[in-house]
Amino acid sequence: MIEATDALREAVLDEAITGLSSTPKTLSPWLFYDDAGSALFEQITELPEYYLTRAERSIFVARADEIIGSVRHPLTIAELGSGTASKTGLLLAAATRRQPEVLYQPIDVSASALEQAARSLPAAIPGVVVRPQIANYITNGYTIERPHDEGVLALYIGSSIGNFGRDEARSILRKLRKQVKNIGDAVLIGVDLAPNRDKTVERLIAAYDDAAGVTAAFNKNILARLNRELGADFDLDAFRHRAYWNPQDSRIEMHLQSLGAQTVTIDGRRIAFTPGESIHTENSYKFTERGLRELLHDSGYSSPEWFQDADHHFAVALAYPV
Ligand code: AVI
Repeated sequence: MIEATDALREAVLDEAITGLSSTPKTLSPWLFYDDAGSALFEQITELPEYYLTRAERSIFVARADEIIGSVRHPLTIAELGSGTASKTGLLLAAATRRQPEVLYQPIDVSASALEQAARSLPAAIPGVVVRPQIANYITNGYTIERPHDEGVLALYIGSSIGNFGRDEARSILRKLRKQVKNIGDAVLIGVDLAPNRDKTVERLIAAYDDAAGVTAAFNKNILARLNRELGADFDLDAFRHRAYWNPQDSRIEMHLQSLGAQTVTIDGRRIAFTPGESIHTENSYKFTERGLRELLHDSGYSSPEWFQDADHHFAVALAYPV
């Protein structure tokens, strides 16, 4: 059994009991990302069906110099929820073509991911200096440093904003706006696109319900985590992974559906499921250019410059503080 710290165990227990006692039942997506879940997410990003990561990378390959050239130089690059920063290298390399040294400030809850970024990036891209910050950018404060009054480019890529509802997304962007405040600063937001002429609903759903079952394992890991960390007794085979498109709210929803009537015990508490009852585990919002423009406008930014991949599946938006 993996040892969790007392505070983390309390947070997981609180989330599990609150979410599974509500109607409909929910579990918050932050529970996905223990070590096992983070490894499964890395596998998802390489699946043939999960086009998001490849599409965003293709935009950076084609447009990194243009994106970097739009921000005031010299610049520093910060990143919310950077993880191992695997795509960020393309932007950092473009920045080092314009200035000899670039300060990169990744902000993430995962110390191991930050360590990996701090080790690998300077070795791969001479001129990059990494200053990591361990913080949860939603619940904690964070500071983006601005040495020598440099311009700030803040990255919020990978469709991370898609996992939040509108109010929460706005508050994340407003909090960031307090630090992205000077003329020539910018934010770069990566969003997955809503179905369009070039993107079917089926394509979108397949990205969240792959043939190899990796996304199903990622979704079920949330129950496995409750078993590991709280001693719960979920039978993983008694739930099925479901992903569907909710057109009203423009989001993919992930659920775990109980195959029959069953009772699960968590920390001495019994949670009953009716046949077919589901636990809502994740929303992944999909954007139109107009929808993102409105969100940025409400959060204190300009209408963005818009960059898309060749298949029109994904976009990155570059916006300035107003
Ligand atoms: C992390 N996030 C942007 C992913 C997404 O696409 O919403 C999480 C994910 N869930 C299932 N597959 C990937």
